[in-house]
Amino acid sequence: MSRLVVVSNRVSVPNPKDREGAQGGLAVAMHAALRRNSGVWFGWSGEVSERPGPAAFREADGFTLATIDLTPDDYDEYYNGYANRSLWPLFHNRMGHTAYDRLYDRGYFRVNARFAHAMAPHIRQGDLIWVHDYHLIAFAEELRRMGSSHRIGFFLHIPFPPADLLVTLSSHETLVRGLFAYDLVGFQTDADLRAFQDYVLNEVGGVLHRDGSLEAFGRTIRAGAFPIGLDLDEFRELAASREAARQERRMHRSLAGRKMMIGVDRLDYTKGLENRFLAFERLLADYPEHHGNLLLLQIAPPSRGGVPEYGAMRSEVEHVCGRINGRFADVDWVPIRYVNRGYPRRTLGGLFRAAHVGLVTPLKDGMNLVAKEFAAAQTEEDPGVLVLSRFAGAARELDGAVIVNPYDPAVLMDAMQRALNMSLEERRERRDAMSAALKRNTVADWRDRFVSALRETPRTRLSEG
Ligand code: ADQ
Repeated sequence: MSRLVVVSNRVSVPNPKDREGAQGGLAVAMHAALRRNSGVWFGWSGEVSERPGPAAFREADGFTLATIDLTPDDYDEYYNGYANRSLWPLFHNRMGHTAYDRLYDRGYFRVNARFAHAMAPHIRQGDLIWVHDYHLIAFAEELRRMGSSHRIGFFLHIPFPPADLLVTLSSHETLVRGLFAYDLVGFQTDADLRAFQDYVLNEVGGVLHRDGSLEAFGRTIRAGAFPIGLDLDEFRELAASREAARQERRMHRSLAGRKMMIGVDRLDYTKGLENRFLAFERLLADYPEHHGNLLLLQIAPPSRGGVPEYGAMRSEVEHVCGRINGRFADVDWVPIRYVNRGYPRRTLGGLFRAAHVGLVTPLKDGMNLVAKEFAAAQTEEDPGVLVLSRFAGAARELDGAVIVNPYDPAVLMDAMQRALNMSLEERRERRDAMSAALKRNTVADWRDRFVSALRETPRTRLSEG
């Protein structure tokens, strides 16, 4: 069987002693595939150095890790710049947060080329190459320039934007041409796939063939939706562990009979924290019976400190949270517990079980695995209700959730109120529906479907003429 080479911005080092489930299902699923295929995982080491050397290799529990360092300019222009200040906001429909900067463009394509050059000497004939996410869209085109005819696949973990937004980037055509250097391009949802097809057909005169393949820039590729799943057994095991039960009891003690809604998100402007807090404020204003009897636990570890928009957003969220707490809190009750740190997934499993409602209300999200984890943690006995944004990829599968438009605070408030008062019978029905959806599509299914589709793509097909 051909060797698997995984390429992503960051690599994940396996830790056999990981009792907390810190690694997450995606990393574990990739490790298993790499082990099976004596593979290599290649990416940034996380280090910044003035003079990065060639790729450094080490063995990691059955496969090889290969990493390179970034220079300070690479870090500013490629990582903080183009990836996280241009592509991330734009692909999440946040034009107002998008930086348009030539320096970032150049840095991005330079680092993609450097990744490809560092890896090329170590790629063998017959290797299957799987590139992940928006940081490395241009990787394959660089490899092709060096003569590679490998099967190369790309999976985009975040949404694909509407053409009208994408064309605001001067490099839009270069980016999409870069995607046509792959043999297979995977998206989280059909809607993302359609947005990509729409761009290809209408902006660059591409053709959608009857067999679903797409032709443009002189190449024909496959593109499809491959929604990412959860390692359901692993997360259920975490949520049923003694440590999770201890955390659940700890939370119940601290709730002292009150109800709890929980949010768990990286502190990011795409996650809709401010909208969530504003809807909660309305709930408290319109339904005084919740005073003293309900709280919102928001776990939000800060991320991307090097990107200025994150600092501004953090201040805004803190401001809103402080105002709501000041307005409604009493000497023995604070409505929002706002916690700026991450917790092991085992702990989260226990907290999810203690919660009556899970709030996953991003303004836009590729999939959102927290939604799936919350759903997976719920028990038959007394399941919590998931309130889920229609703008998360997960909403297309988790039809047992209460699906909401997070932009409208009244809609979000109504959904909270409905979830808090839902009968046990309806909660169970919804939980069962979500369980069935999670079983139908695990992270291993996702991985195997993508890798099989990549193996089966016809060899690099250049159009005639
Ligand atoms: P992310 O934006 O990182 O990923 P998400 O899928 O929500 O987001 O979460 C990834 C993992 O991080 C989950 O396992 C979750 O438990 C953990 N996590 C999140 N917040 C946490 C917290 N506060 N404390 C501890 N752990 C936390 C990108 C895309 C998503 C897509 C994934 C996978 O943006 O849309 O679902 O890739 O494809």
